[in-house]
Amino acid sequence: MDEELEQTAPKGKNDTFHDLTEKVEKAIAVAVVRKGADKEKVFDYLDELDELAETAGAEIIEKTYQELARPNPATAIGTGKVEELKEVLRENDVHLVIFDDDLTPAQTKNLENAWGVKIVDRSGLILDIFAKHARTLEARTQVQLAQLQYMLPRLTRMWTHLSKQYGGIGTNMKGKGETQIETDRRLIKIRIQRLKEDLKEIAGQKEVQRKNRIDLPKFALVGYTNAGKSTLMNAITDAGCYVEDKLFATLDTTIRGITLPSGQKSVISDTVGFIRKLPHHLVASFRSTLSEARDADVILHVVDVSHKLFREHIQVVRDTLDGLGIKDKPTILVFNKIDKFEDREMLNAIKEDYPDCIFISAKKLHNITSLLDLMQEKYDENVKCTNILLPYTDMQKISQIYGLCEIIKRTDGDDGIQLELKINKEKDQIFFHHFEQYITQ
Ligand SMILES: Nc1nc2c(ncn2[C@@H]2O[C@H](COP(=O)(O)OP(=O)(O)OP(=O)(O)O)[C@@H](O)[C@H]2O)c(=O)[nH]1
Ligand SMILES: [Mg+2]
Repeated sequence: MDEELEQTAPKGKNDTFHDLTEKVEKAIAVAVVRKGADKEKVFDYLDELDELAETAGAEIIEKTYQELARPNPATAIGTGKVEELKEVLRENDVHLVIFDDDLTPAQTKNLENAWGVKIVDRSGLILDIFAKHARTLEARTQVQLAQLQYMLPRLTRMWTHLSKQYGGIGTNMKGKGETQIETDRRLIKIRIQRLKEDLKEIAGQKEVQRKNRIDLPKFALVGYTNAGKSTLMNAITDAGCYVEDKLFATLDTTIRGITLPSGQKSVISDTVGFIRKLPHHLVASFRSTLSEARDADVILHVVDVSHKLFREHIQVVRDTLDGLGIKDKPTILVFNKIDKFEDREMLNAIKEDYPDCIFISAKKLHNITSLLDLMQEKYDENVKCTNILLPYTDMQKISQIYGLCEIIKRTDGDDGIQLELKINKEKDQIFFHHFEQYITQ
């Protein structure tokens, strides 16, 4: 039975959740906003939804919003708006409505019944894009897990994904017995459990690989989607990371070696971007992908400073990192895409608000050398140098030392092994607890 489900559950790349990718589908975008909200911002948010829709393969032909004290529990928007949009959908022959907010399963169902069209909410759309872009086994497993968790409470509506004979998306589930749905719900729960176990196993293998890697200084690129992380990765290495002017081009982590200005070998990782209101299931399942950021000595927070909402993007990234328990890391705020500014005066004003930032253009390779200098500086600020002499009788401890520190120089002398080390300040305490007796200076 589980096998049957496995065959029909969403598989990622070629079997996406809402199937928007087959052909460009016309859609309207709807947002529900609190009374008195900043109108300009509302349209900026809808523009972002437009980009998401485009990435998923849909074309937004109209954007609309409604101000409400609170969303209508039955239909998110008010009944008058439901009627008004019904007309718009009919007149324009549109069969898809995309909501900027997450809808409850009941709201989705009621709107589908009222309009007779497909309804996709923000989380559903993002999940769809992730499914389309997932390439490695880990990313595909992570997305599949998030999709099934999203699907579970919406099972009646999602029936078509489990039983292909019912065809199109959003088809009404009339005639399907509760018993059948119960069976599916049980099967999905089993599948979720399996995927979680698979992910644990993959994470375990990665952990082994990580442990086997020589402990070089680590830098991690993080940032809002489309900020230019992969472009920057390519600019400072020759990694050949996948760059595209689409949201969520990168879903996996790429790690490459770089040499710092001092000649110090180090590694840099590029990973999945963030976005406002990232579905929580996705954040949870991408925990392991983001573990490189957790392990990093220095984080490079890349920002598209030419974006109107860049300040908000910075906050979203900071909040997401906080939510993942990644905080208080030495961070460089990298303001990218400055080639888009004709008026450099603007940058001076920005610098006043973010005095520690660095302005670059990853695409035009502007200021990359200064960035590398800053990376070196930031790393050095956070490490401490020390020398130890490890007697041959305690030789078994050497791998632990290699795991904790960066070895600058090793001399195998008469009394033991002399090591010149760099220790990250975060690991300082553990190091001194275990190796204090060997310190020579
Ligand atoms: N003008 C300009 N465009 C840039 C610059 N850096 C990146 N871009 C463009 O921005 C778009 C997104 O770049 P990516 O490097 O894929 O961005 P990313 O942050 O890796 O995006 P995700 O993987 O989707 O999170 C591409 O079209 C790049 O060519 C820059 O310095 N200037
Ligand atoms: Mg990328």
